[in-house]
Amino acid sequence: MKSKSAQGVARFSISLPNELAAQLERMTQEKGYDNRSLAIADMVRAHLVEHRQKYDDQEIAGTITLLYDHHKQHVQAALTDIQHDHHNVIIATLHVHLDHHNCMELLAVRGKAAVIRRIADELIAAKGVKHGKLTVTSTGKDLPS
Ligand code: NI
Repeated sequence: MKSKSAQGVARFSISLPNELAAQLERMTQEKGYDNRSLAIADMVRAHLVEHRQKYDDQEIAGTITLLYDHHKQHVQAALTDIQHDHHNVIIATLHVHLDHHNCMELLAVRGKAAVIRRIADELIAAKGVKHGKLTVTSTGKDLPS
């Protein structure tokens, strides 16, 4: 009978310069991985996520972090307008009043990579936004564990 999971384990050996291997070993321990294979698998997944977001049609998930002063004229209204224009892609928001002036807004997004990049650019470039950052992850569908 065929196994329920299509995921087997591929074993292969790789050659690394001694010092690079030593630093990999050190990092594996410092980060708390049980073994090198787990650490390397995480690195591969991180690179896959990075690589795939370059394809415009790839479905991705992510967060957009925005920092702005809500006293600056129109910034809040402008950001809300942009968010309403893309309500199908922005799936959740969190607003934190950091102090009297500064607000931090976190937007969870899911959609085509090109669309998400465009929305992030538009929000980050909006007048009054002091800092913004798009962090991309996978939707998880095509990323093996
Ligand atoms: Ni606020």
